[in-house]
Amino acid sequence: MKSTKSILQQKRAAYEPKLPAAISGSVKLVEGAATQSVADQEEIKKLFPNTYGLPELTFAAEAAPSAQSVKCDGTMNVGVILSGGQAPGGHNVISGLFDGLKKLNPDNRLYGFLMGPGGLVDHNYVELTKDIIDDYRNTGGFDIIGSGRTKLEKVDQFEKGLVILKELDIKALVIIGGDDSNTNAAVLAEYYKAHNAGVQVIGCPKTIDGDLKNELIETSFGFDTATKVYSEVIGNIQRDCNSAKKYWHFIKLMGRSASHIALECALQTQPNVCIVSEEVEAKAMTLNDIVNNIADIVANRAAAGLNFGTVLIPEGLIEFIPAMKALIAELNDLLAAHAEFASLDTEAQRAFVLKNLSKENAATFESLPAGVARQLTLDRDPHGNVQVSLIETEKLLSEMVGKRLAQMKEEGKYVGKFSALHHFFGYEGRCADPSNFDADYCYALGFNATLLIASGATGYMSSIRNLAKPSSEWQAGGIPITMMMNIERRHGELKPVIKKALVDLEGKPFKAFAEKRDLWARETCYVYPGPIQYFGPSEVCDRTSCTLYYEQC
Ligand code: FBP
Repeated sequence: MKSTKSILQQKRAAYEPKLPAAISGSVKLVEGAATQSVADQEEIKKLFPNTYGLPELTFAAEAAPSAQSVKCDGTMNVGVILSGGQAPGGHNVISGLFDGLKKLNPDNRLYGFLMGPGGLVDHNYVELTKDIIDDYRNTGGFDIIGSGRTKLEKVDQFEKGLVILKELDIKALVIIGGDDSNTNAAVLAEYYKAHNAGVQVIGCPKTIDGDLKNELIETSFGFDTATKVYSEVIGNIQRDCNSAKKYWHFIKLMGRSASHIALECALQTQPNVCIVSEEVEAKAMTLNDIVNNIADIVANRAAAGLNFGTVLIPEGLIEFIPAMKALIAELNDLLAAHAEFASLDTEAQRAFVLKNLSKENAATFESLPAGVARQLTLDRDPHGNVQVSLIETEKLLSEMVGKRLAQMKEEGKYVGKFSALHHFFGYEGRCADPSNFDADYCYALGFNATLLIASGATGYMSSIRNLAKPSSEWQAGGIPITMMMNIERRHGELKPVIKKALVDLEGKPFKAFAEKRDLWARETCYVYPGPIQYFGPSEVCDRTSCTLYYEQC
């Protein structure tokens, strides 16, 4: 059933994403040099004998079609999967894919597998026709075909998938996902190539977390829109805070391990405190160090009569505190080795953990508030990650800051009132209608994927670069996924995975923040970014993230 559209959605449907000049007309393929993985080269090469070392690919615009032009011989059918957490712009990747395919040959077909990789294995799919695509252009969400977190890693899954791919005469599969899903795409590409299955696999870089990036993948889609949504709401909270002058707001932000989202929101809104997990780890800070820092900022502001403020907390913080990191690593292995743990009751689970952990980690576990300790033992996601969005770090920190301030009051070091409110922003931003940046970027990623398929590429990620420039100047091509891989411990085993990009403490975005943060802590320098604008002047509507701006300008 078609959903009722808001007036904004009706008008926004007519938006035509701006395609880079490099791929809007006739294009030819330019092959770069052979590539290597970012680390563990020998191991990765052994695991991917058919797709390791591939060259980087770039598309160059041609003045007129030539013998080298990328084209489609006959017809080609393509399958698409949305994998993992939602990110604004997924529908535009699919519409770019659809338009790219139809441009190559109007008889080409696009099939969507339903509810993530599971749809491929279980043969649940739909043909995506013009009517369906037109209904979803420039909208947020993944509801066109749904998403899921099934991990594609077993041979019988690959084989079951191949049955339906052959039945539908599908030449290539496009997997739109984060680092874990693109790792799966690389494994699948290798398997199909090794078995001469005749199916190419192409990945697209999705995740609001912003941690799927490197020199050649400048950002993942969805980060821009999600951080603009969070920054709007943080700005609103700051204005409320600056009006009432009586609350400290502890705001946890989604983003898994990396602090890109928190840092970007800090650059946009200038809060009093923003914790960057990567810095916590680099400085080997303890939980008490973090708490004491915040308490000192609260006390200093109180001394100036400012009993209010905002604290941004990345959701993955807990994993970066060295003692917690060691505890989580041991817990991961322990829980992976004891499937029976899940069937124990809460008390028995706590006793089991305390009995089986090393002395040091058991002491850390015991020192945590019971609720937080329990949250650390909850089920891992299918990729072996702790579900950090379930850990209430914002409450843990504000509770500990409150206690520290009470102590400081007794010592005569703090005079003021501390009243804390808590927020968690994550799901609010994941399905927002894409900003112009994400609408254009996603459309280009999908359109570009069809060119990679027509060029015969497999095991590549669709790559659009030069993103801080106007979209007409963006560059397009493909990056071998194995190039981004290293070996990491997951579920107690060593596995090849795409290396997560954490915040670079030597990078310009962090430095820009570090230069200003003392001022922002002391004074009230809030910025109120307001809502994403879809209509209006380009400097408002086409603005990129601060992260991209600092990285590239
Ligand atoms: P992806 O890595 O799949 O893009 O997921 C992003 C994310 O939104 C994380 O920021 C968050 O920790 C997680 O998904 C939440 O997962 P779920 O949607 O399963 O609750």
